[in-house]
Parts: sequence; structure tokens; C-alpha cells
Amino acid sequence: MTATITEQTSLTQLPAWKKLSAHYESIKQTHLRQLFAADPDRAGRFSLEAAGLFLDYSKQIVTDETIALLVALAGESGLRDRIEAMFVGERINLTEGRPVLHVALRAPADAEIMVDGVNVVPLVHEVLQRMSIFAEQIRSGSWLGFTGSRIRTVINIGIGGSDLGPVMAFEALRHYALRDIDFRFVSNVDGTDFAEAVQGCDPAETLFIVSSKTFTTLETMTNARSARAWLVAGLGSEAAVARHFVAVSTNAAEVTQFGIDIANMFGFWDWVGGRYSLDSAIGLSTMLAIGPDNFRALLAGFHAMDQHFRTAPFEKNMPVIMGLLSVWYANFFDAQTVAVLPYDQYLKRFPAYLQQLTMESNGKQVTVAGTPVDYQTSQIYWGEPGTNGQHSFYQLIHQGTRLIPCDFIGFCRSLNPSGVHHDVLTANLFAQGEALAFGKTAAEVRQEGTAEWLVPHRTFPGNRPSSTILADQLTPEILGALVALYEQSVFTQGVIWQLDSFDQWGVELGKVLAQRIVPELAAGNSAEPKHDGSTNALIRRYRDRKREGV
Ligand code: G6Q
Repeated sequence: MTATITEQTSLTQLPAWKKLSAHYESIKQTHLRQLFAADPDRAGRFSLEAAGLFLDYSKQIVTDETIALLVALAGESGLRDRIEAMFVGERINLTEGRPVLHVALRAPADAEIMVDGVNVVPLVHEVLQRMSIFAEQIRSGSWLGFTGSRIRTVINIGIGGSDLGPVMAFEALRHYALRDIDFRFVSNVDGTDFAEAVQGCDPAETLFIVSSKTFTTLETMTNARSARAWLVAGLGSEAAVARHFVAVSTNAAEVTQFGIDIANMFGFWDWVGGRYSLDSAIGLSTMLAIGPDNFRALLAGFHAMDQHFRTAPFEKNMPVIMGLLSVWYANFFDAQTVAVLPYDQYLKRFPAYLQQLTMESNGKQVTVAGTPVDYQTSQIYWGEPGTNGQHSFYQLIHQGTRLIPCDFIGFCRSLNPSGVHHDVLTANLFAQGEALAFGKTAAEVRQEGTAEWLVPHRTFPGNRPSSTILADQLTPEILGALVALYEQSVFTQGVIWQLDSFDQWGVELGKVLAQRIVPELAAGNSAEPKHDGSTNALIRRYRDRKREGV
């Protein structure tokens, strides 16, 4: 099935949008203190449960009317049809002419999702099965390296979607990982990244996973070639490559060309976008770390959230509500950023992962039909794990001049229970949401006996919105549900903003220009560069200084 590009009614002309604009005018002076005072039950009403996650969004600046209007906006934007179009494999990535089927990667074995007349679900499970066999061989030590040693270090080489998901998932699920294998990740073309990744590694015990959908990405191929040279130098034979390199890719020809046996390649498909590929074979390093059963549990968590997204009414649909709240703040409150604040050390790479998911998907300036938008699209996502952020940038969130909606993420049970740690951590999480919402008035500050000149400094305006996502414990299932929650929230935003959330043309120009500049920096090239005055001067300076350092 092929979707076609049709001009939609401009977002700002939709009846629900106009009503939201008027509604914003009536609510913008209302403080969360007033909303809670007038509506003591709002915490019960503005909360949802799905796939093991609990979402409290009562500290958002919304009323029943706000939610009703946002849900109406989703309806007028055709969200229900767009969701179905994704799930049945329509080519909703219009600018690249592809279906968008990461949902197929976590569908149960008996599901049927057709692409060009072929049910892709059995293909997905076939690869999962091959990955599982390989994972067991590495984990049990039955896969031997070229010299007969077992594998002790696994290094994933990839970038962007072929790196951020694997790194985030490995860190998030480290508690479940086999501890006698060391997992490392190389992404940056900066030689330092590779040099540090192989520090102290024994080539005889090292396995490289070259993860690249296209197998042509400059950074990844540069690192993969350095890895091959390092291995061959260490083991003294080209033949060692077969026991120490596997590939994850859609491009069998390039994998063969590189010298990796197709028997050691794990495939996926062009309908899996890079930033949505964590649960394809790109997750091989994750599976090696946590084992096939835990990896399948992760997929089950994704699937549970997918099912909820596909079937729940919008007003009870967690990803839809989260996506609509982003639209509410981006477009009506003009909020520029969203802070994602996980109160769990294992989620330390989650904000970085989300940055690609959100900003590469919805950082667009034209609609899918190519029309320039006249409204803001994706916010800037950022964050750090709590409580560290509290001792640095939270100041601005509490008392700065900008409105920064926050997503707090926490767990009721720690994976590493130890004394009071977890209660202290969680108390901080809850305290931050409370402080942001309700603040501290000047009168309250005065009542504490604060000197008058200090009162303005010690006053907290409050009315700073946040959501809290709470789960029992960070398990593979819960991580899957959490990632799918954000994926589908991003989808919801993209539909409202009328974007193609699955292309990334914005990364092309820099890549092309870099390819042009590479030979201009090469030793011995003294030809006059042909760029703008600034770039030419930088190139000349770099060449001169590089020569002087030799
Ligand atoms: C993600 C993007 C991008 C991609 C990388 C790596 O959605 O497509 O981040 O994942 O450029 O691409 P390869 O996997 O092809 O090396």
C-alpha cells in the first residue's frame, strides 16, 4: 500500500487549534496552586496506567477542557488513521517511500504484517532466532576466537541510530548483563574513541560488531577498518577476521566486500529507521549482554505499549497524551525545551538517546507536503539523571525566566537496594515536582523570618509543569515500554505537526561538505580551498598548524 502526499488543512486553521488558542488565553494566568485547590481529585483524573508504567500528569497546566480540546485536535489531525497506517505497513515515510515498521520488530510470532505481499513477522523471528543462537555461543564461551580463546570483550561499532540505542539499552539493563564479558562502544570518527575502546583489550578475546544499516557510513567504516587493522596486526592473520567480526546491516554486498562472511551477518530491513532500530539486529550487543530471554522480554514491553497506543481511546492513551502535552507547551506556551530527568543511574544515557529520537524525528520546518510550517515543531530535549542535575541546572528550571516542562522518571524498587539510598532518591524526585508546581510565595518566605531584601531571591514562582512516570522496577519489559512510550509520543507529535517524522534530510548537507573537505586537509594538499572566507581560513590554518606539529 502506498500513501500519497495530500495537502492537509493547515494545522492553525483546524477548529480545535483555534479553540485551543482561545482556551490558552483563558488559562495562561491560572496557577497550578489554583488548579489543585479547586480540583482536589485532579491527581486521580490526570493519571494513566499502561504496560507497567504509571503516568501522573496532574502537575501539567491543563484542565478537563484542555485535554478535551487536545484530544479533539488529535481527531481532526487524523491521528487514528495515521496510527493504523503505520501498523499495517503503509509507506508513511513519504519522502523516502518506505513503510515504518519498527512495531513489526516486537510483534508476536503469530502476527501478520504485510510489506509488498510478504508477511515480515516470520522474517523478524528468524533473525531473532539466529541472534539468540549466536548470543548463547558467545555467552557460554563455545564461540572461540582465531587462537582458540573465548570472547571476553565485545565492541559495537556504529553511530547515530546504530549506536545510541545499543549504548542506552546496555547501560539501562547493565544489572541484567553477563559480567564476565566487557561491553564497549565506538561511534565517533575521532580516533580517540577507537583508541580508548581497545585500550587493554586482547585481540584474541575481542569481538567486533559492525552495526550499520547502510554499511557505507563514513564514521563507522573508518572505525571498522581501524578495528580490522588492529585485529590483524594483533593476531598476525587476515583469516582471524572471520572469528572476530560480525555485521549487522541491510547491505549484504558491502558486508561481503568488507570481508565479513555473510554467515556472520544479521540482517534487517529498509522499513526500520536507524533511530527506531534498537529492537532489530542492531540490538545484538544488548542481546549478547542480557541474554535472549531478557531481550525477548524487552520486546514484549515494547509490544505491550504498542498495543495500548493502537487501541486505547485518546483520552486514556499514554503516548497520545504525552505527545499532545508537548504540542500544548511548544505551540501555545512557546516552551523551547523539555527536560527529561530519570531518577535512576542506569538510565544515564536515556536523555541522549531521546535527543535523537525526538529531534531527528520532528525537527522539521516543512510539512510532509513540503509546505513551510507557521508554528513551532520539536522542542529541544535534554537532561541528566537525578539527583545530579539538582546541583547544577535545576536552578534555571525553578527560578529562571523560561518555562521548561519536565518529565521525571522513577522506580518504586531499586535494583540495588542499600540502606536509605532509594528513599532519599525518590524523595528528591517527588520534591522536585512539588517544588516546581507549587513554588514558595513571598509571604511564605517572609513568614520564615527572611530579611526583606532576600525575599525576592528566595521566592519560587511555581506553576512549572511536570509529569512523573513511575514504574515498579527497571526491568527489560519496563525499558521496552518506556522507549515505546516516547517513540509513539513522537509519532503523535509528528502527526499533529503534519511532518514526516521518519526521514532526516537535515543531516545530509554536512556529510556532503565533509567529504569535500577531507581531501583538502590531506597532507601535501596546498591548493587554495574554494569555500567561503571563514571556512577557507580555517582550512588554511589547520593545514599550517598541522604541518608545524609534524
Ligand atoms: C537515524 C539516522 C542515523 C543513522 C546513522 C547510522 O534514524 O538514520 O542516525 O542511524 O547515520 O547509519 P548506518 O546505520 O547506515 O551506519
